[in-house]
Amino acid sequence: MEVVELEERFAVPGVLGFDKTPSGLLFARVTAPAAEATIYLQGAHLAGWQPAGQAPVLFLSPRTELAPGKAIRGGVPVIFPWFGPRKAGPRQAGPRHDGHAAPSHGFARTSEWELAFAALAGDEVHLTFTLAPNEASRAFGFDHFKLAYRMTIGLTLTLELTVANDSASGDSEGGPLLFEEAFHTYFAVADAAKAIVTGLAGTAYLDKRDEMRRQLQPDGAMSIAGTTDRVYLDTAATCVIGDVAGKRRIVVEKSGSLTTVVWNPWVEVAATLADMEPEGWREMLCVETANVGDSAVALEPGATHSMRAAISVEDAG
Ligand code: TA6
Repeated sequence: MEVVELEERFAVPGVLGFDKTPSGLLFARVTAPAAEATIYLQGAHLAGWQPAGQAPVLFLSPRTELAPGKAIRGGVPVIFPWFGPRKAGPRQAGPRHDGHAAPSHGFARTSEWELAFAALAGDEVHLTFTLAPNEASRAFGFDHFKLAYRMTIGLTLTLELTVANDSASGDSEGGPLLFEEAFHTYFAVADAAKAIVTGLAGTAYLDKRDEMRRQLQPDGAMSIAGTTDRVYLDTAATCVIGDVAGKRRIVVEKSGSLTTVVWNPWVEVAATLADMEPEGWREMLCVETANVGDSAVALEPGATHSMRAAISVEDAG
């Protein structure tokens, strides 16, 4: 779909419009009474959300390359159907038939999604994006899924990803659809070194910085004191980011998700990321609503699964 067609079908004067970057990325711009937002159709990638009366809540790296096929550094990358590097599995082993390596965090974040629905309701905007199998997904054996991604852009941001296994149980390729998923949410904080996260005390995690060793999160709030890359297991808990330097709290409530990932690259890893400024790590903290590893989802033919996050902001005076 091009800008003209998106405008014809979905524009809401003064509230929802469409445009294209010089590099060719289509995007939606929301200017609703309750919040402003920018969403790229590539990846159905929410790149900015600013509820009325607040500073932007999502970090977007000034060095990110907004270009077709490039993952965006910041906002909310939608991770599907594998998290991190691709793991071996019945439908997942090996490189593509043309020898290309599997992209980190799956193909959904660099695929072109369709906008299927847009409406202003009250002072919020509701959007639904969809993704069906494409060349990139088929190259990795994913040919029988449907995704619907519903966003409510208001004072609260609600994200809901529904995955359907649309293979027929009788067909030769039928069978469970095994996938991982995440809202890889980059929250904007004034200083990550002063930020805290609550909600994970007493929860076991795998430490990606320490050969995936299993650890237990101690009591009390978690502070970020170095490169942090942790996969918290079996947790449906609400997490609260205390952005102490920014004098606000970001609340992440979720359902249909049993994994929470906490990531901050800190100085060392930021230095290896071409699309992040050397001090960029200080302005971001990822607290991700996910289903990965042992909480990967196995979906029977005809079944659906939904993962939802509701994000809100409170002043902390
Ligand atoms: O969610 C944390 C993580 O998986 C880290 O291990 C880190 O590599 C990060 O995501 C960013 O991944 P990306 O592929 O976007 O560079």
